[in-house]
Amino acid sequence: LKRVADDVRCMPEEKVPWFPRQIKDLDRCNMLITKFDPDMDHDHPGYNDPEYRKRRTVISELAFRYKQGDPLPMVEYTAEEISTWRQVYQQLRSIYPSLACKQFLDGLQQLEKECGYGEDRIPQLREVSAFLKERTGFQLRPVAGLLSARDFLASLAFRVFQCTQYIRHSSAPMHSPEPDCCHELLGHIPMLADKEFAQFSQEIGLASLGASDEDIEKLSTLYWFTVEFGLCKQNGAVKAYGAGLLSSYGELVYALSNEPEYKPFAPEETAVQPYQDQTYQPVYFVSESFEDAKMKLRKYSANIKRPFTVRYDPFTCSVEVLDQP
Ligand code: NLE
Ligand code: FE2
Repeated sequence: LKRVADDVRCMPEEKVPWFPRQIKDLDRCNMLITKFDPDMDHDHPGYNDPEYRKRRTVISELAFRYKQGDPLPMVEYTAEEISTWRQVYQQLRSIYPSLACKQFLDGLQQLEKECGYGEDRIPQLREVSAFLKERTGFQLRPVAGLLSARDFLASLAFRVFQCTQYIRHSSAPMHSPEPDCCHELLGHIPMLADKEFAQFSQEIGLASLGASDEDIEKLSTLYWFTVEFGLCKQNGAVKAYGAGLLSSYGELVYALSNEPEYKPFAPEETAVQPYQDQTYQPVYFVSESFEDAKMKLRKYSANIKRPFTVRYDPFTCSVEVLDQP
C-alpha cells in the first residue's frame, strides 16, 4: 500500500491542472461556455431581439470587469425585466408548497422576510450575498454566463457562488436552457442558506480542485442530477431540491408528473448518465431523503483520487495543498 501511495506521489506536478489557491485567484476562473449565447445561438429566444442582446452585453460587462473584493454590481432592472420576474415568481411560488423540499421552503421564507424577496422587485446580488454570508458564509460573484464545470466547481471550494445577473427573455418565462437571475435567485440561493447544504457544496468544490478532466466530467454530471435536477423523498412524497427544477415552472411540474423516468440516486451510476441541457431531462434521480443524497455525494467526492490533498483555511480564505512531491 505504501508503495502505491509513493508512486502516486511521484506523479509529475505539471500533470495536475492549475487550480485556485486563494480566493482572489477566482478572478482567473472565468472560462465561459458560449453555447447558449443569444448572439450566437440561433435557437435562443433572444436571438432576434437586438434590444435584449444589447442589454445582455451591458450586464455581461459588469461581470467581466468584476474583481474579487469589489462591491457587487447593482443592476437597475427595466419594467419589462421586472414583469418577467413577477411572472416567474408568481407561477413558481404557487406550486412550491406542494413540490419543493422543506429546506428550500425554509430558505425562501427567510429570504422573503429578511432579504426583500417578492414578486415586485428583482433582488440585488449585493444584498443577497450579504444575507448568505451571515447565514452560511457563502458569498456571490457575478458571472457573464454559463461557466466551465472546472471553474464553477472551483469557486465552491471558497464558498463563492458564481451568479448570472441578466434575466431570461420575456417570451420564455417558464424554462430557460441557460442560467439567469431567476435560476440563481430562486433555484440556488434558498438552498445555499441551509448550513449543511452549504458545507456539502464546498466539499464538492474542494474535491474538484486539480482533479482530472474525467473526474471533473463525472463530478459535474453528479452535480447536474443532484444540485440542479435532484429529487428526494420527504414524508412519503417525492419533492424537488434541484435548482434547475425550482427555477422552471414547466420542468418542475413535468419532473413530478410521473411522466419521466425515475431512477434511484446512486453516485457511481448517476455520474455516467448522459444528460442534455436544451430541454427537460428524460430521467431524474430520486434519493431516499435529502440527507441521503448529501451523504452519498459527499462520500463519492471524498473518494476522488488525487496525488495530494487539500484543506481550506477559513482564516485566510485559501486552500492549503498537502502531500505534494
Ligand atoms: N432550466 C432552468 C430554468 O429554466 O430556470 C435553468 C437551468 C440552468 C442549468
Ligand atoms: Fe445552476
